[in-house]
Amino acid sequence: MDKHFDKERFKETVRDNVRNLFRKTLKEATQQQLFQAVAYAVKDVIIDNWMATQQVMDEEDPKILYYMSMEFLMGRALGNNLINLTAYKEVKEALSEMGFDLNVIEDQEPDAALGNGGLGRLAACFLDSLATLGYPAYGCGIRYRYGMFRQKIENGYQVEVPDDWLRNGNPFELKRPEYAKIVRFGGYVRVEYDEQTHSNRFIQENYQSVRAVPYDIPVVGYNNNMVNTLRVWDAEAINDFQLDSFDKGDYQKAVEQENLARNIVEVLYPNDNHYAGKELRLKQQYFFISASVQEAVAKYKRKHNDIHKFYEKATFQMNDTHPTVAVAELMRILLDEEGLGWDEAWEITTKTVAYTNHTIMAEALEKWPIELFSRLLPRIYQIVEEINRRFIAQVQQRYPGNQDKIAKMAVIYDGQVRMANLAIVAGYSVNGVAKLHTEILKKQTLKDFYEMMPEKFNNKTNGITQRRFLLHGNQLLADWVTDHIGDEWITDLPQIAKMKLYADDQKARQEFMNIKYQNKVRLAKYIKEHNGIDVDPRSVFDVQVKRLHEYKRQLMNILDVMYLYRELKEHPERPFYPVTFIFGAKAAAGYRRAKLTIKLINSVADVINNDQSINGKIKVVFIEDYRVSNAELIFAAADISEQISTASKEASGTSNMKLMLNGALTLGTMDGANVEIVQEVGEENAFIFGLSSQEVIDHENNHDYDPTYYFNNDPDIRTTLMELINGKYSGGDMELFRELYDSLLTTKEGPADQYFILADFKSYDAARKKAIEYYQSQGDWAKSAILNMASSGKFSSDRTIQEYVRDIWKLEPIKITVDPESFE
Ligand code: B1N
Repeated sequence: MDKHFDKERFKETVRDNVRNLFRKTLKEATQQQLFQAVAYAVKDVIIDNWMATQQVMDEEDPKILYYMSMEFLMGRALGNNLINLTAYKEVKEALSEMGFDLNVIEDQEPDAALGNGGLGRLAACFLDSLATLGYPAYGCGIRYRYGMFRQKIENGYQVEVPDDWLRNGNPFELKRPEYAKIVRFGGYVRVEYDEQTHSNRFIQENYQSVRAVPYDIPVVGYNNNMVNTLRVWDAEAINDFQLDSFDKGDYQKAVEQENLARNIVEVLYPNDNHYAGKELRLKQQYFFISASVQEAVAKYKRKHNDIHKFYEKATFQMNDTHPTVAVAELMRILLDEEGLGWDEAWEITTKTVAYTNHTIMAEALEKWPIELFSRLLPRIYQIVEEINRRFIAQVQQRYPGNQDKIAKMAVIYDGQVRMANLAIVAGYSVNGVAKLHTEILKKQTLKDFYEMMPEKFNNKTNGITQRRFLLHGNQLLADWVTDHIGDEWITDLPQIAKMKLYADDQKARQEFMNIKYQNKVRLAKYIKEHNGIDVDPRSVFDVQVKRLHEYKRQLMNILDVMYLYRELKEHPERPFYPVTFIFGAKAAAGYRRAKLTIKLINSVADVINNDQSINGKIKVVFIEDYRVSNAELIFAAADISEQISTASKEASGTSNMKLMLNGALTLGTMDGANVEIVQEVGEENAFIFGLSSQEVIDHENNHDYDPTYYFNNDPDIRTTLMELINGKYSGGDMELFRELYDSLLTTKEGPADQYFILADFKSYDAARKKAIEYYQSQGDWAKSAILNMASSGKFSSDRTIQEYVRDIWKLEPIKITVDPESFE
């Protein structure tokens, strides 16, 4: 767009859009209306590239990736699209000439929050990288009517507010009714013998159905004219609701179908790393998977007549087990609709589907009760049963008489359908998301599968897109880097290593710290506006932003803040460098301990922030409604990156990478991708503490961890924990935080301090003090911060995608050349 960007024409389009959409002049338009007008003007440009991409795909008929995911956490589109069209600065200028501020207009756009946390955001980063690298790909997902809830903090408690993100429409989406599909639920399967083919036919009867209608959202590649598609499915009732059906007794069914359509895409389940086993969730899964697989097969058949070679033109990546019914749905289509035999269908399916595991947390494992699964998806269940039967026969052949192997690996066992096992049995690839995570999968969690089929297993360390998280989110730093080393880092992040040269340069250090300071001023302003809290941009910004979960240990963080505060009060004579502790986190709506932790953070914030005696040396800020858009501001302003999960529990983490890219220093455990981060930047430029993953796993296996040992022997720990139940942070209420206290010492449900907070507490505190101390030698800190940024090259999602392409998907890039005339 840069070469062809016609500023005057763009302004004209915005003016026209305001008039045509809202019957207003520019002067009369609200900021929201301006946003709409600008977004439609940008969409005009995208459409040309989108069509050009489609045309090349039609001509070249490349292999296509279908990235199947329940979640795509896209955030805002306008700014990102402008960045990738390389038109951001021109548009900003054009708007400013019209008297408008692009930043204010961007703020009008609601985040597309069709995801919970890291898993959903990873899918979004992958789409950005796929388009930028020229790989033909569709994201396949659900068009939730309500995305991730908006978080309000009232009286310190989280309150969930529905996320009505489509209220003003979505200017970037395109409804495609011509690709609608029918999806069936329930009923039963009648088996009919076909005399002609001498085989059984399976006919689903008495089912309910919904119409799946796709909406396409463009995914713009960076400066390459490529536009891929995120295809999200909406549900519509099938229009056979006729009055006379009342008499035919179909009335009930018509109403039920109407309700099914209304409910199915209503809302994103707000659980991260947790399986709740809800029937509607399984409906959502089959709904978008059936529609996506049907369309993938239909698309293939429009060009090809030999279905046996389907896998040469299509591959399905299943983002965790949530899309795993794709295995059985593809089998169903091949068997029942294409008329293939089992072995042929199985060969095609197992050459098409691949699986990514994102967690070893037992509570996240999807295991559907047979009763539910077979009632909702009777034909799919039959197919899963047959997959299981044949697989068990294989296991028995390989390990004769070994019941234990069957118990561990069967797809159906103990009254449940185990989705991870189905994904592994059918997938041609099984990958983890960081080196450590993949090793734990191979050696512990999926040991038996790894032993039986080692060739399937591989690692793909996660990555993030530098286009959103540096170029868009931190324009000052991005420009500074480009001034020094040129702009190749935008599509080749390892180039940023060239900035290592400047780590020893006094002037560069000063410039870096100035930019960080300006970003801290920007965040301080946001905090003042949103929390009413004054924070000092000269203080250390210590940041933990991620979903609230016990294994991520926000509780350990705030307990240490309580400890630091007590020390400060008891020893006012000791030097203490000012720190602002920043938290951002949503808790799943039904996760009691997580929600109570939010209340604790806010209660501690209240006490500390209002204590005049400490002269503002500690501030605690809980940023409301942490999401992609405010994350960009937070990353840019962070000094310390808190990555303090119990070792072995965080599969990878990705905020660790975003913070590193923005020059924050990691304070963390040897968990997930932290291990690789430290490897890249050097242990001397990070603050590492705590039990190793092996130590944690050993304690778990030996059941020999005793948190009361620390409580009894360490008075600092004891006093800090007592502050949970002595009313200090609860206006005298000794019971308010009792559950958190109990969770660390005595629980009825399972082991106490399951996440080893007390074991790691002192080493965490020491590492954190070391970090704050280090900050005071600004030159050294600047050096380490620059080195962090400059060592982040490995963590681009561009690298991750290249590895998936090379080892798993085997795609070829395409090139889009757009006739410049089409911009006229
Ligand atoms: O996936 C991210 C990782 O970086 C994180 O470490 C990991 O925790 C996260 C069920 C999940 N794993 N599992 C989930 C999300 C929603 C849900 O309903 C599980 N999220 C992760 C990207 O690899």
